[in-house]
Amino acid sequence: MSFLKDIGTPIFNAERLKSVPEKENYTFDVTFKDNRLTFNYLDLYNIFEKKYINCRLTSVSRWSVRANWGGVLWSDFIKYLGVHDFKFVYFESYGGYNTTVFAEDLTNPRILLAIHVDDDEIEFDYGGPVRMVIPNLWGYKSCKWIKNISFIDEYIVGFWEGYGYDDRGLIEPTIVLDINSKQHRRINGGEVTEF
Ligand SMILES: Nc1nc2c(c(=O)[nH]1)N[C@H]1C(S)=C(S)[C@@H](COP(=O)(O)O)O[C@H]1N2
Ligand SMILES: [Mo]
Repeated sequence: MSFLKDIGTPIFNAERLKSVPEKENYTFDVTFKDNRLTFNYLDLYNIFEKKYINCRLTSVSRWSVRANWGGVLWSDFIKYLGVHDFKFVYFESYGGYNTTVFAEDLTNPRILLAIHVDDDEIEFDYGGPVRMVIPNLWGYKSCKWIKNISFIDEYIVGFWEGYGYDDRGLIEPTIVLDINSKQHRRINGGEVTEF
């Protein structure tokens, strides 16, 4: 069992995806302006330095989990692509889940394209082999099973946003269940760093 499963982290799979390509065959596309690049799983190891970020994923359904996520820093990824002057980034999964994030919410240096949690590869249920972790936004903005990342100027309404979830997805002050300690904790809004 993995760390996340061990401590009982909820598994969300709105699209009811059953499987993704084996990591040897796993690819995702990145599009910006007229460019289209395809990355495979190994590219993430070969091109980028692997970094770890200890942070929280916090769901609008009122739970939060702290984990040690490893992968490619979003800031390193953006630098490599050389993209700028975009308003939004659109993320789509292998199962068709999608969400759009405002560019201004992607400047947090703790955002990553995650491939590891602790020393394990992220298992399928938690979005492996490649998922986003955006600790400063509600969890529905952290797309699992990444298939496409597009830098865009016109907002695209995502899966949960279509049901009325907020477009920005900024974490609001509330009370959440901390999955790690099994305690209910008050949070102040924004990235949860207080516990
Ligand atoms: N592809 C995909 N990504 C997704 C979701 C989903 O249903 N499908 N759920 C989102 C929501 S609402 C949350 S809170 C987190 C939960 O991540 P977890 O399932 O790894 O706990 O994933 C987000 N990313
Ligand atoms: Mo969520």
